Amino acid sequence: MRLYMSIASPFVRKCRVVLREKGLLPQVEEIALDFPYKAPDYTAVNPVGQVPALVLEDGTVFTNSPVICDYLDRLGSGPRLLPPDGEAHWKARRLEALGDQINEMAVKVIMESRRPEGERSPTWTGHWREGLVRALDVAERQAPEADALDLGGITLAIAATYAGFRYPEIEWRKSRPRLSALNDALEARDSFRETYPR
Ligand SMILES: N[C@@H](CCC(=O)N[C@@H](CS)C(=O)NCC(=O)O)C(=O)O
Repeated sequence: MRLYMSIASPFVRKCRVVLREKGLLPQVEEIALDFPYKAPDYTAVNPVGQVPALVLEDGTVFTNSPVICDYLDRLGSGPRLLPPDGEAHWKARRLEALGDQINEMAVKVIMESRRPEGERSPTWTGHWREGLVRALDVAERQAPEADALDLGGITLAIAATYAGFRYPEIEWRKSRPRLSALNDALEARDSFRETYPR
Protein backbone atom coordinates (compact mmCIF):
# COMPACT_ATOMS: atom_id res chain seq x y z
CA MET A 1 0.00 0.00 0.00
CA ARG A 2 1.03 3.64 -0.41
CA LEU A 3 0.03 6.50 1.89
CA TYR A 4 0.41 9.95 0.35
CA MET A 5 1.07 12.41 3.12
CA SER A 6 2.59 15.62 4.40
CA ILE A 7 4.56 15.75 7.62
CA ALA A 8 2.51 18.54 9.26
CA SER A 9 -1.07 17.51 8.35
CA PRO A 10 -3.19 16.44 11.35
CA PHE A 11 -5.46 14.42 9.02
CA VAL A 12 -2.44 12.51 7.76
CA ARG A 13 -1.17 12.06 11.31
CA LYS A 14 -4.34 10.18 12.28
CA CYS A 15 -3.67 7.65 9.52
CA ARG A 16 0.02 7.34 10.41
CA VAL A 17 -0.82 6.73 14.08
CA VAL A 18 -3.39 4.07 13.13
CA LEU A 19 -0.89 2.36 10.79
CA ARG A 20 1.56 2.06 13.68
CA GLU A 21 -0.98 1.08 16.35
CA LYS A 22 -2.36 -1.66 14.10
CA GLY A 23 1.02 -3.14 13.09
CA LEU A 24 0.59 -2.22 9.43
CA LEU A 25 3.67 -0.07 8.92
CA PRO A 26 5.74 -2.83 7.18
CA GLN A 27 3.02 -3.09 4.52
CA VAL A 28 2.93 0.62 3.68
CA GLU A 29 5.15 3.06 1.85
CA GLU A 30 4.66 6.58 3.25
CA ILE A 31 5.20 9.11 0.46
CA ALA A 32 5.69 12.74 1.57
CA LEU A 33 4.44 15.41 -0.88
CA ASP A 34 5.28 19.11 -1.02
CA PHE A 35 2.47 21.69 -0.83
CA PRO A 36 0.52 22.40 -3.04
CA TYR A 37 -0.45 18.82 -3.80
CA LYS A 38 -1.50 19.57 -7.39
CA ALA A 39 1.05 17.67 -9.53
CA PRO A 40 -0.85 15.78 -12.28
CA ASP A 41 0.39 12.38 -11.09
CA TYR A 42 -1.10 13.14 -7.65
CA THR A 43 -4.38 14.68 -8.81
CA ALA A 44 -4.79 11.45 -10.79
CA VAL A 45 -4.86 9.78 -7.33
CA ASN A 46 -6.90 12.43 -5.46
CA PRO A 47 -8.64 14.82 -7.87
CA VAL A 48 -8.98 17.59 -5.26
CA GLY A 49 -5.27 17.49 -4.44
CA GLN A 50 -5.54 16.89 -0.69
CA VAL A 51 -3.61 14.58 1.59
CA PRO A 52 -4.00 11.91 2.90
CA ALA A 53 -4.75 9.32 0.23
CA LEU A 54 -4.23 5.57 0.56
CA VAL A 55 -3.65 3.44 -2.55
CA LEU A 56 -3.95 -0.35 -2.34
CA GLU A 57 -1.86 -2.81 -4.38
CA ASP A 58 -4.73 -3.24 -6.85
CA GLY A 59 -4.97 0.53 -7.37
CA THR A 60 -8.03 1.11 -5.19
CA VAL A 61 -7.91 4.65 -3.76
CA PHE A 62 -9.20 5.74 -0.36
CA THR A 63 -9.38 9.46 0.47
CA ASN A 64 -10.61 11.30 3.61
CA SER A 65 -8.97 10.36 6.90
CA PRO A 66 -12.08 8.91 8.66
CA VAL A 67 -12.54 6.43 5.81
CA ILE A 68 -8.83 5.58 5.62
CA CYS A 69 -8.60 5.07 9.40
CA ASP A 70 -11.71 2.87 9.42
CA TYR A 71 -10.25 0.73 6.62
CA LEU A 72 -6.85 0.39 8.32
CA ASP A 73 -8.47 -0.40 11.68
CA ARG A 74 -10.35 -3.36 10.15
CA LEU A 75 -7.28 -4.52 8.20
CA GLY A 76 -4.69 -4.47 10.98
CA SER A 77 -4.19 -6.53 14.12
CA GLY A 78 -4.86 -5.74 17.77
CA PRO A 79 -7.87 -4.19 19.50
CA ARG A 80 -10.23 -2.15 17.36
CA LEU A 81 -9.67 1.61 17.53
CA LEU A 82 -13.23 2.11 16.32
CA PRO A 83 -15.44 -0.10 18.47
CA PRO A 84 -17.64 -1.95 15.95
CA ASP A 85 -21.03 -0.94 17.32
CA GLY A 86 -23.10 0.41 20.18
CA GLU A 87 -22.58 3.59 22.16
CA ALA A 88 -18.78 3.07 22.22
CA HIS A 89 -18.76 3.24 18.40
CA TRP A 90 -20.78 6.45 18.24
CA LYS A 91 -18.84 8.09 21.03
CA ALA A 92 -15.56 7.41 19.21
CA ARG A 93 -17.04 8.73 15.96
CA ARG A 94 -18.41 11.88 17.62
CA LEU A 95 -15.05 12.66 19.19
CA GLU A 96 -13.26 11.91 15.92
CA ALA A 97 -15.60 14.39 14.19
CA LEU A 98 -14.97 17.01 16.88
CA GLY A 99 -11.19 16.57 16.53
CA ASP A 100 -11.47 16.79 12.74
CA GLN A 101 -13.47 20.02 13.08
CA ILE A 102 -10.71 21.52 15.24
CA ASN A 103 -8.20 20.44 12.61
CA GLU A 104 -10.33 21.92 9.82
CA MET A 105 -10.56 25.30 11.54
CA ALA A 106 -6.79 25.37 12.11
CA VAL A 107 -5.98 24.34 8.53
CA LYS A 108 -8.41 26.95 7.10
CA VAL A 109 -6.71 29.76 9.00
CA ILE A 110 -3.29 28.58 7.77
CA MET A 111 -4.49 28.30 4.17
CA GLU A 112 -5.96 31.81 4.37
CA SER A 113 -2.64 33.17 5.64
CA ARG A 114 -0.96 31.73 2.52
CA ARG A 115 -3.12 33.81 0.15
CA PRO A 116 -1.71 37.01 -1.34
CA GLU A 117 -1.93 40.01 1.03
CA GLY A 118 -5.00 41.73 -0.51
CA GLU A 119 -7.02 38.49 -0.76
CA ARG A 120 -6.97 37.56 2.95
CA SER A 121 -10.14 38.01 5.00
CA PRO A 122 -9.65 38.97 8.66
CA THR A 123 -13.40 38.41 9.15
CA TRP A 124 -13.28 34.76 8.06
CA THR A 125 -10.00 34.14 9.85
CA GLY A 126 -11.57 35.51 13.06
CA HIS A 127 -14.65 33.26 12.69
CA TRP A 128 -12.53 30.15 12.16
CA ARG A 129 -10.22 30.95 15.03
CA GLU A 130 -13.14 31.55 17.42
CA GLY A 131 -14.65 28.25 16.27
CA LEU A 132 -11.35 26.53 17.00
CA VAL A 133 -11.28 27.86 20.57
CA ARG A 134 -14.94 26.96 21.24
CA ALA A 135 -14.35 23.43 19.89
CA LEU A 136 -11.31 23.05 22.16
CA ASP A 137 -13.59 23.91 25.10
CA VAL A 138 -16.04 21.19 24.05
CA ALA A 139 -13.11 18.78 23.67
CA GLU A 140 -12.11 19.59 27.25
CA ARG A 141 -15.59 18.68 28.52
CA GLN A 142 -15.76 15.47 26.45
CA ALA A 143 -12.14 14.25 26.57
CA PRO A 144 -12.04 10.52 27.32
CA GLU A 145 -9.65 8.76 29.70
CA ALA A 146 -6.37 7.98 27.94
CA ASP A 147 -6.27 4.31 28.94
CA ALA A 148 -9.12 3.32 26.58
CA LEU A 149 -7.34 4.01 23.30
CA ASP A 150 -9.70 4.70 20.43
CA LEU A 151 -9.92 6.86 17.32
CA GLY A 152 -11.90 9.55 19.16
CA GLY A 153 -9.18 10.10 21.76
CA ILE A 154 -6.46 9.80 19.12
CA THR A 155 -8.05 12.52 16.97
CA LEU A 156 -8.63 14.89 19.91
CA ALA A 157 -5.02 14.48 21.07
CA ILE A 158 -3.74 15.14 17.55
CA ALA A 159 -6.01 18.19 17.20
CA ALA A 160 -4.76 19.67 20.49
CA THR A 161 -1.12 19.23 19.47
CA TYR A 162 -1.82 20.77 16.05
CA ALA A 163 -3.62 23.76 17.60
CA GLY A 164 -0.59 24.34 19.85
CA PHE A 165 1.83 23.83 16.97
CA ARG A 166 0.09 26.40 14.74
CA TYR A 167 -1.20 28.79 17.44
CA PRO A 168 0.99 28.71 20.53
CA GLU A 169 -0.54 32.02 21.66
CA ILE A 170 -3.92 30.32 22.20
CA GLU A 171 -2.29 28.39 25.09
CA TRP A 172 -4.82 25.60 24.73
CA ARG A 173 -3.57 23.80 27.88
CA LYS A 174 -4.65 26.67 30.13
CA SER A 175 -7.88 25.63 31.86
CA ARG A 176 -8.11 22.39 29.84
CA PRO A 177 -6.67 19.78 32.24
CA ARG A 178 -8.60 16.77 30.88
CA LEU A 179 -7.53 17.44 27.30
CA SER A 180 -3.96 18.04 28.54
CA ALA A 181 -3.92 14.67 30.35
CA LEU A 182 -5.19 12.88 27.24
CA ASN A 183 -2.67 14.67 25.05
CA ASP A 184 0.26 13.96 27.41
CA ALA A 185 -0.59 10.26 27.64
CA LEU A 186 -1.00 9.73 23.90
CA GLU A 187 1.98 11.87 22.85
CA ALA A 188 4.13 9.50 24.97
CA ARG A 189 3.23 6.53 22.75
CA ASP A 190 5.67 5.44 20.02
CA SER A 191 3.01 5.95 17.32
CA PHE A 192 2.69 9.60 18.35
CA ARG A 193 6.40 10.23 18.90
CA GLU A 194 7.21 8.96 15.41
CA THR A 195 4.64 11.26 13.80
CA TYR A 196 5.12 14.51 15.74
CA PRO A 197 4.43 17.44 13.34
CA ARG A 198 7.32 19.47 12.05
N1 LIG B 1 -11.45 15.81 5.23
C1 LIG B 1 -10.12 15.56 4.78
C2 LIG B 1 -9.28 16.85 4.92
C3 LIG B 1 -7.92 16.71 4.27
C4 LIG B 1 -7.21 18.07 4.23
O1 LIG B 1 -7.80 19.15 4.45
N2 LIG B 1 -5.92 18.03 3.93
C5 LIG B 1 -5.12 19.24 3.83
C6 LIG B 1 -3.80 19.06 4.55
S1 LIG B 1 -3.97 19.24 6.26
C7 LIG B 1 -4.78 19.49 2.37
O2 LIG B 1 -4.43 18.58 1.67
N3 LIG B 1 -4.88 20.75 1.92
C8 LIG B 1 -4.48 21.13 0.60
C9 LIG B 1 -5.60 21.76 -0.19
O3 LIG B 1 -6.74 21.80 0.28
O4 LIG B 1 -5.31 22.18 -1.32
C10 LIG B 1 -9.50 14.39 5.57
O5 LIG B 1 -9.96 14.14 6.70
O6 LIG B 1 -8.61 13.69 5.06
